[in-house]
Formats: sequence, structure tokens, C-alpha cells
Amino acid sequence: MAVERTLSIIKPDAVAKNVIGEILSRFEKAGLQIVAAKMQHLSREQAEGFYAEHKERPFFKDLVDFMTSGPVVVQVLEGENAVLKNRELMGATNPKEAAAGTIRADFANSIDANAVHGSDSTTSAAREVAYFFSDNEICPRG
Ligand code: RTP
Ligand code: MG
Repeated sequence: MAVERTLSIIKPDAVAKNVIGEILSRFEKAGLQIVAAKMQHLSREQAEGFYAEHKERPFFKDLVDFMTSGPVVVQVLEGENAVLKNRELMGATNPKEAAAGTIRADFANSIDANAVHGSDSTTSAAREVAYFFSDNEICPRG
């Protein structure tokens, strides 16, 4: 398996619930390293650009409203099979369908306020990591 990087966002609902540490701890316990991190209140422009692939979807405005409703914590996770591993830790998009013990099953309220984002492929990950971080903000341990 290849060492990959993936972009993870702790969304405004999870930040408001004060579970940043619990969520980051799950990544570390699963063997992923946090190699970059920052807290930010996204502008509409930033959220729209990040979710550009969903621009034509009916939920786009609600998604942007939600993602700009409060601060988020954005991080780059690195490790073996990081993209899929993070998606497994997150659980299904709709928390009602998320497997027990996943982040969304434990912390998410709804399909909109679903606690976390994770890149869905290595291609998306490369775009999303570069969207938020410059090379000198990423600190792999080697
Ligand atoms: P994410 O991008 O946030 O990691 O989530 P995902 O891959 O599991 O889901 P995606 O299809 O990429 O959708 C992005 C976010 O849009 C919201 N959504 N709402 N109301 C709806 O039908 C609906 N579908 C998606 C969710 O907040 C989802 O995380
Ligand atoms: Mg997605």
C-alpha cells in the first residue's frame, strides 16, 4: 500500500460541539499522522471554490451556508492508504447510514451537519490539499 495524503475538515457542527480533539485522536489512533493543520472561518468564496464540483447540485447553497456558519479545522492526514482509511473512519455521508463507531455515527446530526469532510480520491486530495496549504505548511515526519 502506498503512503498517501488526504484533506480532512472538521466542520462547524463538530467544532461547536467541542470534539476537535476526539476527532483528531481517532485519526492518530488509526495510524494517520497530522502533517498540517489550521483553524479558519471560511469565506463564501473559499467554500464555493472548495465545493465547486457540487455547484449545480440542489444542496449547494445549504452546503456553503453551513460551511461558513462557524470556524472549521482543516488538516492534512498522511499514512498508508490515507484516503480510504479516512473515509472509513468518517462513515457514510448520511449519519443515519453511518456504521457504528464511525465519526459521523458518533458526532453528526444530519446529512448537512455531518461533522467531517474527507477527500474522496487521491486526485481530489491533491487538489484539496493545495487549496488550503502551501508546501511549506506541510510537515511530514519522515
Ligand atoms: P464530504 O465531501 O463533505 O466529505 O462528504 P461526502 O464526500 O461524503 O459527500 P458529497 O457527496 O461530496 O457531498 C458533500 C457534502 O454535501 C452535503 N450533502 N448534502 N442534502 C443532500 O442530499 C446532501 N448530499 C450531500 C453533505 O454535507 C456532504 O458531506
Ligand atoms: Mg465529497
